[in-house]
Amino acid sequence: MTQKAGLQTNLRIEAFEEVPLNQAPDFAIEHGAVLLREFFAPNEVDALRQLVERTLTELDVNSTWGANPFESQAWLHLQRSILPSAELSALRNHRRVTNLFESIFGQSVMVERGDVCRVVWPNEPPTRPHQDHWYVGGSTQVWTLWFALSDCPLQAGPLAVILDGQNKQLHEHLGEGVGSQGCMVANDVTWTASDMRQGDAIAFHCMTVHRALLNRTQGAPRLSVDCRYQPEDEPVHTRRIDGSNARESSS
Ligand SMILES: O=C(O)CCC(=O)C(=O)O
Repeated sequence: MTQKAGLQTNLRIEAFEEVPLNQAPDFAIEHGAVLLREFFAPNEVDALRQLVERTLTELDVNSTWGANPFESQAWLHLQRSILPSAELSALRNHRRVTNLFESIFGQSVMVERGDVCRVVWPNEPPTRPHQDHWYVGGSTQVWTLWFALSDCPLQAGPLAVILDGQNKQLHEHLGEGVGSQGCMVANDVTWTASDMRQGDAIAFHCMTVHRALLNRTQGAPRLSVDCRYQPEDEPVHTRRIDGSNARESSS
């Protein structure tokens, strides 16, 4: 956290502290997020990367999703191809993943609490600052595992988080359109982000404010997946802690 990683436009960005895997659950609980370096071996994620690339070729999408990706038929088709795939299932349910969240939750893990495959083209507007609880609702113990399917240096627009594990308040989110709401953050806030390599991951709590950085590369899309988990004995619903419903304002 203390190492300076660089500046993107006017964002202040510091690199993640690197902690060994056996300390990751405690670090994640304390700070609201943790970087998991080499969480998957490159060969473990490569089959999924290839499936995503084949699907993009079939869909003939090669430079943009258009004005709102989440409303594009091609994007929906990508999700329908990737989310039920055996390639993703092998990673989503990997013992390393369930062990991590079992340690964080102190109990068994429920998988498939909302997973997304991301293909982010150069210069497309990056994901706005938000908290996943706004979009998912339900348990305030939902965590996300975001992992890179191919190398993703800062220039290619990886995930950035605000490490503030003590702050579990839901912020107001504003904005029109599917998946386009975001929350306000102070101009001088410090974001935490690192160069990500294929198989590196970030686990973060549903109240942790996060965003994506802009993909400033030429040509190559950023490929990643985010999978969500919660304790098995927590109810599944879409009501937020403020009583509003995640379904109503995010669709
Ligand atoms: O990868 C991205 O662009 C955004 C990811 C995200 O917001 C999430 O995993 O909740």
